[in-house]
Amino acid sequence: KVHPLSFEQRLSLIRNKVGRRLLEIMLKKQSNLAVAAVSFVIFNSINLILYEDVTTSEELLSIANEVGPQICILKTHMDIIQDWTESVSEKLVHLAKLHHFLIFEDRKFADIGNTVELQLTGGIFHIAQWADIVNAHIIAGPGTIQALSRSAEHCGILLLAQMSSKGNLAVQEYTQKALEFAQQYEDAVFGFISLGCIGDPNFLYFTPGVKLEGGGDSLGQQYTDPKTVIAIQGSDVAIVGRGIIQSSNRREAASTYRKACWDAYLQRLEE
Ligand code: 5FU
Repeated sequence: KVHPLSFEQRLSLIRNKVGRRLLEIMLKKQSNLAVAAVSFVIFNSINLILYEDVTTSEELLSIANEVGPQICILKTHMDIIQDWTESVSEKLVHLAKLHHFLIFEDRKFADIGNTVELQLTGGIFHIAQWADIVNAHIIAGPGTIQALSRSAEHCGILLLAQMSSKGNLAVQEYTQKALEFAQQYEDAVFGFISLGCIGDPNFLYFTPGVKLEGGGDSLGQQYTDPKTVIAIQGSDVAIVGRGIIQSSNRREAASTYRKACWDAYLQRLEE
């Protein structure tokens, strides 16, 4: 299913303007790397937290600054930040402009449209004000997508078509359904969370669960290396969390991953 088109050629196929802006950033920075600002928690033997990471705004912003020059996207989980205020989103947007990356809030909307609209615009996070990209499960039907596109016209939407975790249910017919939904809402939806290309070059494919060493974690995450994901499975953007976040030198790790991911894309073009 992997198609042979370059990012330059895809520019004219993507209908959503955030998708096209992302492609322009990717080409300019030669980066198809997204960093996930994820938390990791280490428990001791009696289940007390020994160490936590990326749960403060200071840590989130410092990661954005460290990896910013290497990435096309910073993927956030705003609801793991313990001291979130509006000024955090303002500072994030400032860093995104400074380093030329887009902000993807990985909220994974999954409810009926009416609720999703409130979750997107309200609460204490006001996601629609600062996120360039948001994502949604298709489990509740197209109302979720309609709500997102109606109340955040400037946001691009990604649908979850496949997942990286063990035993997940986003397979076969479900994946096909996600593709159909995206094709129906092509002005708003510009891509998928998937394990690779699922067939249509008019969309971009974003793959989490990427680590140079492969492996997994103790809660079902399954890692694939950048070359397999991008050159063989046909994904466009690799999403890397702990592979970079847990490194003692995040700048260097981000640079290594950026090169590995871009080389894998160039390799795909040659085949
Ligand atoms: F939709 C998905 C998925 O199928 N797998 C994921 O891992 C999302 N993710 C996210 O990607 C997850 O919530 C993390 O933010 C990130 C992976 O982080 P890791 O530290 O590289 O495992």
